[in-house]
Amino acid sequence: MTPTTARPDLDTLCVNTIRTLAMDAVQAANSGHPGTPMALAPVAYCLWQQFLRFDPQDPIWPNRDRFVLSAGHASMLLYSLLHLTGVKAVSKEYETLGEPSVPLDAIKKFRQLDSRCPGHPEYRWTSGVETTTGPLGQGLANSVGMAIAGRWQAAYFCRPPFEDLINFNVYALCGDGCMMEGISAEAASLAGHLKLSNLCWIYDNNHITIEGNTALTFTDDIATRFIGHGWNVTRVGDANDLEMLARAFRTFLNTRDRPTLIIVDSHIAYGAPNKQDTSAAHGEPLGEEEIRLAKRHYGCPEDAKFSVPDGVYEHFQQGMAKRGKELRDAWFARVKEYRAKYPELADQFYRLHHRQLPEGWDRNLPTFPADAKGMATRDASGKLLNAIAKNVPWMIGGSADLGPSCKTRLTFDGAGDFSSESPGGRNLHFGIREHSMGAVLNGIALVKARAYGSTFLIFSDYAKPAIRLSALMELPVIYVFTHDSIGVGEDGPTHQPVEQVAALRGIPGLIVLRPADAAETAEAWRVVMQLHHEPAALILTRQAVPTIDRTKYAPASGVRRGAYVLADAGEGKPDVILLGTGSEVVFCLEAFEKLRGDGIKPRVVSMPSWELFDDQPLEYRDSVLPPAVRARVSVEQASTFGWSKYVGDTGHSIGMRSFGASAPLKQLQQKFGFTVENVVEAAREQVRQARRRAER
Ligand SMILES: Cc1ncc(C[n+]2csc(CCOP(=O)(O)OP(=O)(O)O)c2C)c(N)n1
Ligand SMILES: [Mg+2]
Repeated sequence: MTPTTARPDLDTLCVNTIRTLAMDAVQAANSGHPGTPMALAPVAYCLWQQFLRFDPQDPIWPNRDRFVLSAGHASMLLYSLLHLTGVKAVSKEYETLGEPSVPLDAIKKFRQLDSRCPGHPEYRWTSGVETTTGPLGQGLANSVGMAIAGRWQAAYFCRPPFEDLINFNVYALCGDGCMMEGISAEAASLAGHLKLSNLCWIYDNNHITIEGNTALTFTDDIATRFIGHGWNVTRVGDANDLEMLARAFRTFLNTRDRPTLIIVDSHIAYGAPNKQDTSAAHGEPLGEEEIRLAKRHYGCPEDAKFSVPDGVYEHFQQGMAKRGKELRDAWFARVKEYRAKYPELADQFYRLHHRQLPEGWDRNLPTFPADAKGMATRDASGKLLNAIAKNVPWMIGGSADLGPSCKTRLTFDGAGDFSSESPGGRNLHFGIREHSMGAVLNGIALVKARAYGSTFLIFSDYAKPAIRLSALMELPVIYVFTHDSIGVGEDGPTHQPVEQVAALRGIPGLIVLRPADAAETAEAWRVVMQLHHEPAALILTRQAVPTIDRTKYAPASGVRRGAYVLADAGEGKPDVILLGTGSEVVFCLEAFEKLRGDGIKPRVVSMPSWELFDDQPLEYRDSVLPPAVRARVSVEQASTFGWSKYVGDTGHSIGMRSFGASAPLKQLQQKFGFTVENVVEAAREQVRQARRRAER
């Protein structure tokens, strides 16, 4: 390719257009972050125009390079690029539409309702945005997941003579904030360990954050830190030096054994005479006058707004777009040959990219006959996961060092361990890095593979920001959280989750499932595997729970409706409803038998998933929880927060109202009221109160 530096005028014009669009958009919105797009325009321009393998006509082409803007506040940088390169919109059905993803009008409506240019980049909303960013550091860890998924896909799908069929690179742009966040250290450590040479981070070393100069807070030697993480580190002393930037990107491309960090020294709000190098340029509009002065500095017309000078669109078309289209077309031609030689793998590749399951994905799932001793739901889950993963070759995942406890290790022949030497392995090892595990799973799901990760429920808090983003991005990531209650016993309150289930239920779009026994666990896995746009959290016990006798009680297939009547005493409406989840359902069943003997008509509702239940038609919900029956008791070894929604203001919730304690489980159950007697007593009291109400 002709080096674009041979045409300095157009290069500068393009760079300045990115800058002026950003300044104008932030000013029009009267909110946003102008300084960093202005500073990084040449960096992004150099990368996109000269290196990024991306076809604006087909922004979901599977082997495209990924560009992650981890510094999501600099969103106008990305929107300007998406606009100027003419990236096309893609529908939810993966069809490329003729219209632009980011028309100029969307930029003019930056940060306004329904604009394709929201405050921070949002995946699924703006085509060409590879991941949602804004919470600093997440994008960096996503990029590690993308690089892992790239490596894994290459190892699995690339067969001779198609060794380079999948070889995309992942670039992530970050600032001081991303570098300060702990998640970046976790992610960098993992990426270095895995020798992800398909990964390049670009660090905007501008010494500015919101509160002022980084001298206030951040004096790490970043180069040394990353060398310590096993990265290749290079430096560009001037963000405006396209020549040096290009050299740094070439260094990355030539580095085959490590990820690369490019440290770029930049000046926030470059060119704005009164705001450059100040934190004032980070998060507020420059002001009309300062914009005029900056435009004068760049040699742009001072009063033109949202101006795209002649030649700019064409230049991007001749550079990045032309290269991208050629690469993309050549790739699809190769895929055609690949399909002829490896039809089965090609079919799998197609399914993977469309989030489809293979035929027979639920073949040979274990079944669980009634058993009073039973098994822990984590154990059942481990068997199920193994059976399913065997049928779904692109299901990959692992644990934050708790695989043996969470039972998420794939043990069948050929599953293998993912490492730099064996990138086809399916067992990932995240190390004790829960936060980046979540974000890495998101990255894997973004590049498309079925990703799962596990840890103890208590440590879901360590991953929460990433779980939230799985939901926001509508990624079908599977979280396996075990050791789900005071059932943890002797480990004590540090390890006993109390408020975690409530917090997870509070995340919109996340499907939380707490199965009661092995059979419900099987149904839960069935549900989870068929989700396309929702992440799921499986909440599983450490301790054994009886496998319920389904000849006596209702089948576990009710799980898919979120809640179902497990046991009912005779005809007509029940006197009292016992709602339980997970390990507490058996308490409800035992209480049921006792109450029935007392001439009370109880009903037991197993309620593994609030979200699935809330999604059912009103008619079904009313059939399970008849509104007329207000005598209700919920039983869950977790915070009672939220249960009033189902037990109503007259019902009673048996749950946790404090932290737990360190003791054998039986003692804890006594102490915190998780006994059959307590459930029976609460139910009787509910019936008494209901009768009193009826008499009034
Ligand atoms: C996790 C998280 N914490 C805080 C913020 C709020 N925030 C947005 S940008 C920013 C400063 C970031 O500084 P830097 O990354 O150096 O960006 P620059 O100002 O240089 O563009 C902060 C604190 C955030 N977006 N995410
Ligand atoms: Mg900064």
